Amino acid sequence: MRIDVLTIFPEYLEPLRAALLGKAVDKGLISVDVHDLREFAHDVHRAVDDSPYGGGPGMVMKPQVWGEALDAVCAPDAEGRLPRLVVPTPAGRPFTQAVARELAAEPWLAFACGRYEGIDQRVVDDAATRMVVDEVSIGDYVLVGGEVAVLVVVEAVARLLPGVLGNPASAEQDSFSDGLLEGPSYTRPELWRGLAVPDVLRSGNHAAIARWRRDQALERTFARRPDLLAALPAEQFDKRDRAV
Ligand code: 6GU
Repeated sequence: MRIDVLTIFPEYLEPLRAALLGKAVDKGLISVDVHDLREFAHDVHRAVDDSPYGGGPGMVMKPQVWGEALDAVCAPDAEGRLPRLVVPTPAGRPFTQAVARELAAEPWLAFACGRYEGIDQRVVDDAATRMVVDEVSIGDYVLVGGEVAVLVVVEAVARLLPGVLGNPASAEQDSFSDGLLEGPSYTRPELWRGLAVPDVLRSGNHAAIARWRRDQALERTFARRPDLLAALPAEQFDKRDRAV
């Protein structure tokens, strides 16, 4: 997968080259190019923002700068293809595991990091005439800019790509894969600070272990995220689930 990021703070994206993601880059599973938006600002001050029409606090990122930057970075590749453009914004549609799976199926993603009060809306509207554009939010809180959201989205997407995780089963079994939160996990020792590992996990009874894990996931989801339970279609439950 090819990944391009446009930002006025390229150094903010350095974690993309560390740890798990860095390994995926080294293995050639993903390529990451971070571009400095300011290189597309040509006035003497290299200004990337201006005051908002209609008044109000904050600054809006200028359409000319973004237009030029996207023309350069999102130019058709050798096969004439364009990237899917992801624009992180608190006003976007929620970024979920389902959206991560959608993005993981793309050969090329470009990210446009806005700062201040956002990017002139015409930038997104214009880009959308040529490519698929996703305005996404990573949660109901406000960040200073889209950079950290890009780290979140890229990490969630990259771990779904074949070869990125050591054990592909991890991606299949984690929280959200069945619409529920994952229950608790334990490793050695059997007894630690007076706390024991649940007996069933040491029973060797795989059916009982699967049932216990399912019950734990249901109870935890009920306690912490009742909205997720409510959204699950009835056929996702079996008869034994009803007892929880
Ligand atoms: Cl994607 N961007 C910004 N700037 N703030 C956010 C966000 C994104 N998601 C939640 N808050």
